[in-house]
Amino acid sequence: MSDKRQRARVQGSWAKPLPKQPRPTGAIPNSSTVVIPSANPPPAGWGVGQRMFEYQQPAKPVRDVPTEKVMEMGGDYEISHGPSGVSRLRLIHGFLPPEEADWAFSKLLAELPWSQKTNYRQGEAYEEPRLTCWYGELPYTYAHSTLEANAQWHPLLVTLRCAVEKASGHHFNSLMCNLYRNCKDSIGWHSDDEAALGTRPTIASLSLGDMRVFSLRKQPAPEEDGDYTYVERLRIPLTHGTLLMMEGATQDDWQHSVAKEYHDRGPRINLTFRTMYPEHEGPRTRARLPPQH
Ligand SMILES: O=C(O)CCC(=O)C(=O)O
Repeated sequence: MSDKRQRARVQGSWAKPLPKQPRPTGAIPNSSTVVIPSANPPPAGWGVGQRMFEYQQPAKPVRDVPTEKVMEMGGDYEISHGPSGVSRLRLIHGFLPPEEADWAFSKLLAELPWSQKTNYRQGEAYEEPRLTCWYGELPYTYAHSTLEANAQWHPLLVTLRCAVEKASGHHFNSLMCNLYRNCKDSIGWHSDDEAALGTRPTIASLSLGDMRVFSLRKQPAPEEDGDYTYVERLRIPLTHGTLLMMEGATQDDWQHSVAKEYHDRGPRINLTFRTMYPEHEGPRTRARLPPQH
């Protein structure tokens, strides 16, 4: 939890209505600071004349942090309506039946060319906390490093791509494969909003292996100055064989992540099918925090 969120909670508890106190006789201070004398004087021998509690009105009104919503039921959801359009999710549990999902998971775990990518943040190299491999006619660059084009699709990935295309009605020419080896592997907050993915990209994400929580948080309004404290949040447990589609303005208006966990998790594979365009539309205009892949 960020300092700010923690602070908001502390403020919240201090800001509860105070118990009614007998009105003191004499002058009432003419300011927002109210001094309340203790009703019970301290026992003799404490050496203190009077204990005082000072209540100070918070400078800003205290805001509630919205409760995170959990999305467990399959279906189509409109998660927000904003100037960039409607953000939609479609959740399909059992997209792959358990036996097919088991078989696909073992085969991909054993046969894909998994490796650990090195990214850069402010010139400093760091290893991604997961393994990846990339398929597509075009290279994929994020976090200042590039996964080279790789047109040699594993035959099982071709089959899965066809199944996802049929179910979604979208065509995909690229695939990012992520392998979370255990509970310590993760992906930081980001949007799949690289210019090469075009405007309002549709992303299809197929999960295999152990369940991990996929979290979404809304982009804050410009006046929040990049502060995510009060934004809406969703969490979606992604189970073996589940397909999640992200559509419309989801990549403009929301970020997503898979956080580390603090209890055991087995390996999980996530396949995110995308469409990449060779000639992209140029840089986006909205200011963003640096990605934390
Ligand atoms: O593992 C997941 O469910 C998310 C993967 C992801 O966010 C990505 O590849 O951009």
